[in-house]
Amino acid sequence: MADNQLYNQFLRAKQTGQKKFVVLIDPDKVRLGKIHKVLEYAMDAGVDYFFIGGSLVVNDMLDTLLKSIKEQCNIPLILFPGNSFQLSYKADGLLFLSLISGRNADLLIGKHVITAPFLKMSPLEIISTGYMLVDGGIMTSVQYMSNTSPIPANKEDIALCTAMAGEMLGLKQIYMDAGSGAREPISASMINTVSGGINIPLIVGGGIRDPKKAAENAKAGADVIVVGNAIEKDPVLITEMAAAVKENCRSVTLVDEGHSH
Ligand code: 1GP
Repeated sequence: MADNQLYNQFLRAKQTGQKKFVVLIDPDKVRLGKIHKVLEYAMDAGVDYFFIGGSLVVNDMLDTLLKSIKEQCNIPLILFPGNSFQLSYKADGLLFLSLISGRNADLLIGKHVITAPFLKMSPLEIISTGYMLVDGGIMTSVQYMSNTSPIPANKEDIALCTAMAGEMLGLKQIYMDAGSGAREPISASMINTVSGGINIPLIVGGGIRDPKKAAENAKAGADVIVVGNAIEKDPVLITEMAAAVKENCRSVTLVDEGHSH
């Protein structure tokens, strides 16, 4: 297992009011021949990371895809696995997701037990992540495949308590997701409530289609914004989305402990 380089970047960004922008690449949907356009836009726009994964990956392109991206750019690749088969040593890190909004024991701890020995031996940086599904107004693949109920979109108290419990359990960050292709992205109000109740980084994604919503979510307290579908449809959006997220960075100077007032 690699050291905490990636996680420390997330943490430092949160502490200093920086915002990270992530492009989600689904190995099933991307065409290798077309990926260079996405990579070009991403490098120009200063995309911070790629998340790689999907709820149901049916082809075996993962290694090839990672290798191809690595050859063309140096944006870090973080696996966002929908199941235990989506593992590869060719990435830089892996979100070790525990689906804390659900009550499916297999996705809370079961798969983790099975994959732990493989991950322990791997060069990947393993980032434990409390994964919370929030209702996005449509049955998403992740909702169906995980066989769990998402947190209702208007139940901010449940979202907050779930995130707080995740933090107390020692998870290093929270990923609130309305699911890929959600009709309704997570509300700014829920993001605000949850981010105010935890001290670990908050990742938000699912159904974000335009720069305005990306900016709104960053402003509301999301530390990391993830966009997949909209960019698959129109890679040009990367530039505006990244700019919208970054313009919500606050400048916070870290004060050494013991010197704060
Ligand atoms: C899904 O949060 C990601 O897990 C991204 O969702 O594809 O709807 O942007 P979209």
